[in-house]
Amino acid sequence: MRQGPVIKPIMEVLEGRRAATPPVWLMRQAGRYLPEYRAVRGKVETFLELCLTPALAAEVTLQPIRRFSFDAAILFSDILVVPHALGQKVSFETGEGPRLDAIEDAGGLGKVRPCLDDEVLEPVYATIGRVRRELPPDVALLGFCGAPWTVATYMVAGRGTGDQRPARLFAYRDPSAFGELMDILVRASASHLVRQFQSGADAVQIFDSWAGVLPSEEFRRWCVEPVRELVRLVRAEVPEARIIGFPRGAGSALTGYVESVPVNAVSVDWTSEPAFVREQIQSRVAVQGNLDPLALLAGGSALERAVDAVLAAFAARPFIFNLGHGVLPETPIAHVEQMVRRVRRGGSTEP
Ligand code: 1CP
Repeated sequence: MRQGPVIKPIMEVLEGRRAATPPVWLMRQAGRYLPEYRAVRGKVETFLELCLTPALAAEVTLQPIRRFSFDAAILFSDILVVPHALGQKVSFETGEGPRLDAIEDAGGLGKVRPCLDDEVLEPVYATIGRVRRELPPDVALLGFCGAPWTVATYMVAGRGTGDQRPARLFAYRDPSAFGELMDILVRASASHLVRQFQSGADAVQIFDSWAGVLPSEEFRRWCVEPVRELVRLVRAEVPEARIIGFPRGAGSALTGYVESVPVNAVSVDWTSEPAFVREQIQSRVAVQGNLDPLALLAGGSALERAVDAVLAAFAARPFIFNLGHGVLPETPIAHVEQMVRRVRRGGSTEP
């Protein structure tokens, strides 16, 4: 029998300690590249129904843990359940992505409530409880939300966009109305994360997937400040909350992000310069990342080299191995297995 409390390697790293072998999980580790996911997806009509049916959402959350023994499970849900629970119309069109009833200007703010309808998100919290009960004790359970800016880009455009133009224009033309939407999102996201912690999440990740399109003043105003306030509100309720920030594409603005937002780790994308991240970011907080999802798709020696390069760059300090963004649906399962093996034996340096 095991003695003493079971240590979760990811939590060690989020507390600022280096793990002997870097813990590993992947963004979008549940999804279409897994046949067992596609089987469960086929049981329901809509993607939102999958997210809001605890037995099914818990099952797909656990699938990648059973298959790959990752060090973390990430709640199966979506960042757009927040606008859904704010009363905005949200749907997911197969093969086309999300569709929302766009909030084009100040007049559109009437389409959302000032606060979350908690009942709508009860199934998400129930999913966390179910996963918690089935997860091996050394595997961390991660909750998440989208950062206010990234969620706002979808709420304003009504869909995914390449350059987030509608939200950027709204923010320039009417910063005060856009600020109102952001304030609603900060409070709603804080409440959503607090409930996830209370339901059994060990840590959470804040996805700012579209942080990289903003000039530095707007980055400070619409990414850094709202996420700082979000973190403050969460820690007011859950003082020890462990939080990973992911301001994707922030580049050298990452320095300002970690100086202002007291996250426990920063997830970095694959375009980040390793020496810069090591010296400016990993000297302050743990780092997570940053394998190119295309290297994982490519496999073979390109994948081995890419894994080794990530380990060589970051594994000497507190570090969580991950991709620089999500798993691509065409990714072969054998490549994920190859990647996990290589990370766990420390790259090419050990037999
Ligand atoms: O059936 C399908 O094809 C649905 C595809 C899908 C999946 C598997 C969507 C629609 N969302 C998800 C799950 C999801 N989304 C998770 C689950 C946990 C995991 O395994 O990682 C998470 C964490 C997200 C977060 C999310 N949703 C983000 C942030 C991360 C990122 O990828 O940048 C974003 C931007 C979304 C919006 C969204 N939801 C779905 C799609 C296809 C998109 C992107 C739309 C676009 O911009 O084109």
